[in-house]
Amino acid sequence: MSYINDVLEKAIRMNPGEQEFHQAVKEVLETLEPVINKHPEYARAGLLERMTEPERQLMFRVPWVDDQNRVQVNRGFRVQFNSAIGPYKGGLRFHPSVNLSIIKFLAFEQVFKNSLTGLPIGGGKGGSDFDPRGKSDGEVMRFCQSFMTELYRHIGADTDVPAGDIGVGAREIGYLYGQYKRIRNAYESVLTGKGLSYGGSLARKEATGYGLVYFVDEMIKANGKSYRDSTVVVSGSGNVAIYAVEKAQQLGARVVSMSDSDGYIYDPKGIDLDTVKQLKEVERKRISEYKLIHPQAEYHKNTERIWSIPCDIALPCATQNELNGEDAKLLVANACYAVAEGANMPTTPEAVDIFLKEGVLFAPGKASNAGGVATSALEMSQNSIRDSWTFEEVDAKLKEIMVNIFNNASEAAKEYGYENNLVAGANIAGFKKVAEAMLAQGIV
Ligand code: NDP
Ligand code: 2IT
Repeated sequence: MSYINDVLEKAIRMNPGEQEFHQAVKEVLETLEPVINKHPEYARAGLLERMTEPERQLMFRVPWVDDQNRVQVNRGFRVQFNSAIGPYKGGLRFHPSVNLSIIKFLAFEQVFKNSLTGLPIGGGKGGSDFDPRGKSDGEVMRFCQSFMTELYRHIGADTDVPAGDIGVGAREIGYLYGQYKRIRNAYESVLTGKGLSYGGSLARKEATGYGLVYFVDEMIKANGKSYRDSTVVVSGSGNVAIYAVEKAQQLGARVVSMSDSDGYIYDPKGIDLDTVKQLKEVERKRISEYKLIHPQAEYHKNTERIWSIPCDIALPCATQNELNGEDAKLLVANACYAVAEGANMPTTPEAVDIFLKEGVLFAPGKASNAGGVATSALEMSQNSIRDSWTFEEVDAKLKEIMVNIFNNASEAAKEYGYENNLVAGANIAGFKKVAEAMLAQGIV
């Protein structure tokens, strides 16, 4: 369709070299054709041109002093992509690979994901090329304080509410919050994923991983399957991966593998999650050390081969483009019947095509990992009413939200001729609410 092609070409032209951003925009636009055909008013209002251009993109210097008294300079980012349905909301990523393309693709995806949650949150993302690995607590604190010393002027409880992502967990959120409060002299809900002692929500830590597993449960149940006695492979061993494994095990699955950026472990007896939590959450060590405690496990010093392990369900929970076409073929050959993205855009477009063609149940991250940001929005609600809900209350709401996302994405897919294609269904369901809001608010 020429309108969609024109918008895509323009987005590529205006953002040269931003490969991840191009990939994310292409994937969404390609699925919107039947919606645009049905609603010519969207094209007349320039909706797609506006939706692919961030409202605001911030880049800033982050200087800090390391433990050897050397000056270090990193680059900070915040992309405020779309505020049609609520304040910008989305995580901060600290990882050496971070650049504008990565932050922009994440912010773009976040717009649709946040819309899918049904809660009033717009989309944004930020971060830095700072690498927390190997840094002391003092270095991380000084970096976070410097980062917030610029970021604070752009965010606020009703403006933009960051949270965690890769490399940003409870420790970093604490330092960032402390500095914000100190500069602004205000105790406001400006970050989520906060510690429980200062306004955090129970179940936020677990939410992305648990939500992923709830989503998959709904998806496989609709196809007559269940977790019980299924074999699951999970990549990553961070926040999302750990709590995906926890919930999958609670539901009776045997999880046999986890990884980090150096390699993966294979434990045919089933992963001992207490060991992984101790290594990763407490000691900040490498996953290779699992084998020292569980000698029956194998450790493989590469990350790619993880998808060659036979499994029923695959949950990529590490990072973008970690599962490619070759991996997809291996998974299909090994009779894997469901793949769900815990990470953002972990599956390459070739791999997604293979899964859809081969009838593998496939859940796109926008839908299946939305439980984290949904629970962040629940944290904002609790902060607003100065209350805190029990774990069970938050978990029940999370579960309901994931079931609704599955149903809405499935129904949107069916309505627009994409039956059983949750990629298209999630894009369309997420898009429609933002589109209606933008149309109502005029050319802004
Ligand atoms: P963490 O930092 O807690 O964990 C990231 C995990 O992925 C680590 O095991 C890390 O290994 C691995 N990893 C990171 N980069 C790479 C890489 N380039 N190659 C291989 N492995 C890598 O992050 P999260 O668990 O929070 O995030 C994981 C994914 O989930 C990301 O895509 C994130 O955007 C997404 N997500 C997170 C949400 C949240 O609430 N936290 C919500 C929704 C999505 P190592 O330690 O060696 O770096
Ligand atoms: O990708 C994501 O949805 C997140 N990193 C969580 C964002 C949030 O605001 O909780």
